[in-house]
Amino acid sequence: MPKTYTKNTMKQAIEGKLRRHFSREPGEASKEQIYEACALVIRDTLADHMIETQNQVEQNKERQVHYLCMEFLVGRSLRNNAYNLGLLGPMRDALADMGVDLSDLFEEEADPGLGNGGLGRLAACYMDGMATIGVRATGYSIRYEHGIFKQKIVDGEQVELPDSWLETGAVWQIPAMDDVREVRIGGNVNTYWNDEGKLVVEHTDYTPVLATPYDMPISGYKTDNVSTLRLWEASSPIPLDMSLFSRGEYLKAVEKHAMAEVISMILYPEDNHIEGQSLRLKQQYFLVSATIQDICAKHKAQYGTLENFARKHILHINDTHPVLVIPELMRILMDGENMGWDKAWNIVSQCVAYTNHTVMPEALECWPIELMQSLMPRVMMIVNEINERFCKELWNYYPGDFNRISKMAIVSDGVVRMAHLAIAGSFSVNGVSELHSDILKEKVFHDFYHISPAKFRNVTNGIAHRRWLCEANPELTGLITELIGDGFITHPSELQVLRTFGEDKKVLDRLAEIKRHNKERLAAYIKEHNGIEVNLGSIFDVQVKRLHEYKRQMLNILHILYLYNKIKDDPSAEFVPRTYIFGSKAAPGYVVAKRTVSLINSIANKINNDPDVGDKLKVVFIEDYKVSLAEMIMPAAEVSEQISIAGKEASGTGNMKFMMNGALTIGTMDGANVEICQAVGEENIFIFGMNAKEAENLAEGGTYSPMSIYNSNPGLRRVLDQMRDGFGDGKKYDSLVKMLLQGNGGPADKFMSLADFDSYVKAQERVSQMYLRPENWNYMSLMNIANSGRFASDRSIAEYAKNIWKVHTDFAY
Ligand code: 26Q
Repeated sequence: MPKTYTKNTMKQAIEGKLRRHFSREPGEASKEQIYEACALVIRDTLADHMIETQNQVEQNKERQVHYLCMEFLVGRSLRNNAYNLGLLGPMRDALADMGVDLSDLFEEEADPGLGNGGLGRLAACYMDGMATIGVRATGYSIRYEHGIFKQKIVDGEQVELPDSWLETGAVWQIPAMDDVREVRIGGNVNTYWNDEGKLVVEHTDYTPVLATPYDMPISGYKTDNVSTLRLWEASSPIPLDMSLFSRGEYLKAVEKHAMAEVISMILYPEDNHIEGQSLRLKQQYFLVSATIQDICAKHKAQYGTLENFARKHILHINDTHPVLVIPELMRILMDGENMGWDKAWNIVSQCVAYTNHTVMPEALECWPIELMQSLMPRVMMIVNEINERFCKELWNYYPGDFNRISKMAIVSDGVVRMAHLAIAGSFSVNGVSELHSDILKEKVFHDFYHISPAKFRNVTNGIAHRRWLCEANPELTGLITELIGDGFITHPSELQVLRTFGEDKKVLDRLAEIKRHNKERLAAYIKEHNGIEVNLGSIFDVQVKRLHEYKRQMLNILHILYLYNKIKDDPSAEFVPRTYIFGSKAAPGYVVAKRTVSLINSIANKINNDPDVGDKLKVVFIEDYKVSLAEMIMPAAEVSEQISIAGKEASGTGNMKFMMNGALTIGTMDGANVEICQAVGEENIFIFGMNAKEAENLAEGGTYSPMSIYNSNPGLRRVLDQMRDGFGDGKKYDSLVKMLLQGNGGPADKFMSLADFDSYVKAQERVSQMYLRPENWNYMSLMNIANSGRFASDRSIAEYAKNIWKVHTDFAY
């Protein structure tokens, strides 16, 4: 059990930090200083446990999981850590004594944006799960100086501002200067056979980059097991001393210096899309090389050899972004340890496991051969060798089938296909929901599945329910605890017991009352930040996620305009009031997405200021959507919009957060929605639209004809015509309409929004009708909460541990 504090010892500890770190008496300290003092008190406890955990792993020679990901969207830490350590109470009381409100203090902390969306947040939820159920895990990523941009909406348009999270975020990070590594980028490679018949590899003229690790302790719930998130910072070891160099050499030195320093400067803000910049590839190699060197150096120090490496380590790669672990570990085993190819390959392919997060063709990484060659010449030689051997093996399966073999090759058409490298060099490939894993097996990676079916698995995503339910929604957590006890905090499947309260009117009323309070909190935020007064009796209907065509924010918008027209046509007709809430960042270079942000704001402006509409309909765009805002929005939501075109959303995790907080889903049969539907039953969810097979058939048959839908559906036609002309603010959206109807040069809207429009309208009508029957609505809400336990990340991690990593956990799900 972690160290405990009483109110008084906590107060002493905070005051001590204020004196020693800031030379301040409590009465003179700023809020920021008090925040930092609290963080330091908690960090001390965590740092002790982190070291103890690391010592235990070493002493007991335990097998460890190394989770590599280019993104960790960790969210704020103070509340989470205090909660996990059971210190929220003493801290709240100690601060109250000092005249400070703890909840206020939480707002002092920067929300670190070291990720784009789902993939990065999943990695963070998994760190929580691993720490809690006792998986010995270390996460590795980059310490981006600037995380995802801050979004401002200026005149309805998205403007990107830099995010400088380190100002208050650095307090959780402990530099480990004795683990600094050197990563070598670019240069030339010479190989020759020496007198003893060994291959010697000489790497010259490279740019050295120093990788300095900063460790963030990651707490688990009520456990001494503390994991580490190791964030690498890049810097240059090359001094800029003009006197030492002739002019030419000086410039070369400056170039190398700058190249190194820039590597950890920014996070690429694209999600599910790849631009192919060389800096991104350098970042990927930087993360991989520093991490593998680190793991190997520690292993060698402990065991004196890398021969037993595969027994002791799992290298889990979160999507293909860190896939260079495969050739990099080969390089170290062969060039550094003198192992032969086969021995090294056995080790590598027994410890790498790969999770795929996308089927979108534009998000499957392919890097030009020349670029890889120039940035990592030795690694590229190894990739070529892996490719040759792999193709030979394929020849045994498909003799003479050149076509298929070149389709499956790792290096082909001038590029390296990272997913093929990941599959060839790993022992496990998994998708993130049942549907997605099936699509991988049947379509995207079918040929690979055919030759090694046992490699392919599914682990459906999960969310850290302690953060997303217990901490984000304390009032609901209080009610649940009162009804079923607090066992669900560590055993989320126990939420099922809530089903027995389905007929209990008092419980359902309490549920509604809690939702109301959470809506009030969000409404106050909206009033303050958007200046919009929302109707607390309206349905809070929320779509928060990255802006992407496949996620179809557009479908939501079309429907809102359709409702608006209904009100305009007959202002006195009965209407179930709604507040539509959006939150979404668009990648800065993604023109359609940015135009859509602008469209939502134009529509909001029009509808919110129309006296005919009053409080029947409001549209709110919440600026700068991020983890800390999500923690306020999810508990207040009543309808969760999960309306991607079926077959494209690998899983979704927002859908799980909403469900767990009692929102009802309106969604397509896509990603984890399918399993949510299974879990709650069709009667407790609003499913609409084509399923994945139907969508695929329509797309592949080439029969999707948005023009004929436009011509035959007057309501929809009217909406699209309005969009074309704009909403009175001087902006026109004809380019978006054109994209929906005709495509811009290519085929019309790949994501076929219009095909699902009718079915969506009908499902929305069912939502409204159900809202008129609060007892039914509240029952459905309770069923969603009760059946959400299987979407806790504790369950996902238990499955990874048992089925893929083969590591011990302290408890099973
Ligand atoms: C890659 C190379 C170069 C630049 C950017 C990227 C890049 C960055 C981020 C590619 C993809 C991403 C993010 C992908 C992502 O978030 N996928 C989501 O993963 C979630 C967790 O599994 C799923 O729930 C979502 O369905 C999936 O879209």
